[in-house]
Amino acid sequence: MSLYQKIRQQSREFSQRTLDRHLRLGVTGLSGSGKTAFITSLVQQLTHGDLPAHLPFFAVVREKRYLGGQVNQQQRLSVPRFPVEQNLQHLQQQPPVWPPSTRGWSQLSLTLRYKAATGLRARLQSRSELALNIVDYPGEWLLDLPLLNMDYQQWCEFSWRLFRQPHRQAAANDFEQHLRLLNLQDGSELALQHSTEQYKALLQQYHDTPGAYLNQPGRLLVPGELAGAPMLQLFPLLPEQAGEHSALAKKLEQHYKSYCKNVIEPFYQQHFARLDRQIILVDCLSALNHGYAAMQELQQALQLILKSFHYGPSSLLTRLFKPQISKVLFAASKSDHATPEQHKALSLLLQQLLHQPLKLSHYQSAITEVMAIAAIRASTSGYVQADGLAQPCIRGETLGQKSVTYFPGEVPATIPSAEFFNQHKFEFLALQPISWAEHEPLPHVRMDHVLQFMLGDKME
Ligand SMILES: Nc1nc2c(ncn2[C@@H]2O[C@H](COP(=O)(O)OP(=O)(O)O)[C@@H](O)[C@H]2O)c(=O)[nH]1
Ligand SMILES: [Mg+2]
Repeated sequence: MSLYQKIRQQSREFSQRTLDRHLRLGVTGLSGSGKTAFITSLVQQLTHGDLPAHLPFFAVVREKRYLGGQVNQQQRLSVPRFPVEQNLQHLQQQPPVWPPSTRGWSQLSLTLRYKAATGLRARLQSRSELALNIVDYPGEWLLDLPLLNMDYQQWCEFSWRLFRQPHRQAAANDFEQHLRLLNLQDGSELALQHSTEQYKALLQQYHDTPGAYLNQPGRLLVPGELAGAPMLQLFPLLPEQAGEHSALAKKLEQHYKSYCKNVIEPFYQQHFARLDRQIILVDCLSALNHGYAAMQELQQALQLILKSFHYGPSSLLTRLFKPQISKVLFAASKSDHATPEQHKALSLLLQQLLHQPLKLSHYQSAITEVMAIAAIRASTSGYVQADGLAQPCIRGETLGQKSVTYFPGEVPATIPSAEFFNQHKFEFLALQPISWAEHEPLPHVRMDHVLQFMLGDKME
């Protein structure tokens, strides 16, 4: 893009922001939490699902003031575009499948048109517009943000504390042994690469272990455009090794700094530093499936990530010069894996999981809400008769394409103790998407509440 085009685009965005007609929505969540499905659903609901019966809680639609949404032409052809059409195609296949997992970042911008309900705008304009910007990225990269608050030595200490947890210890033994035998004076390319490969294998093993969420650095798992870059030669030495000023430790420290400066900081500046509103998606049900350690690590990962964002009320000045997130929605995703009467407990569980960050004072200045949602509902709910009683159940198709009707179990409203997990196994099954034809509204749970919370006040 030429400098002229760049300035034009920036000034357009600036004037839209000045007029308060532009929103950057941050979709935040660990890998597998449902970001891609959420964005796909959000775009589909806003472009094709605007029927009052389908989005009853979204006021602008319910009041028949919504005139439609449109995906904008990408201004910069070099910027990866969020593949919404391809994702919808996956859902239309027979049998339908979920969109593939995300390997790089992409973005999409939408223009939403509506009739203002009140105020000067309602009197002067027959239609108003709101621009919405959304970015998708691999969740693995999100866990890099906490690295900005640590130096290399601290990262090594952090990593080895984590690897010594009972559920991670066994897998780390070989890598620990490998490190103990290293010649710390050898900071050569070959030595670095060899140890990085060993660490990458460990990281991949953790990544494939359900409930091991905190895997850093994210680019070793999903390198994106950085495959082969020297700063990706990075691994945590044992804390006592990192403290020595050896050739290897110095080299790793350099790579760590360069990774923070050249990868994480620009990623943060580009995609997270200027968010207006944020949805944080958390897959609590699969963490319950994977037990106590998984719940603990999920909580730790969320707390670390949320420290990276700035929250506060939005005023014209802060919107323009010191953007802060003014509204945050905590959403327990994939709530369609549980029966509807369990959703209340699910949102209480999420609230408890986030107890610490919610208590932080910088957080309280934003408007927050917690709810259980399903961006793309994959089950139908109903009742079966059991012992003369109507028992709630859901019906869906397992990933092995078996039709099932069942009660998935109760969702605990608080984080269960380790002892409880020893005696009780949760089993919230993953499901295939429901068959869906193009231009039909995409089935969901509470996406209308999400839209109302995120956009409702901007479309009054
Ligand atoms: N039942 C159900 N499953 C979902 C939903 N959203 C995501 N999933 C499942 O979770 C997986 C990961 O979702 P995805 O959006 O790719 O997560 P991301 O890594 O955060 O982008 C999908 O492949 C689906 O199996 C939902 O609303 N309902
Ligand atoms: Mg994704």
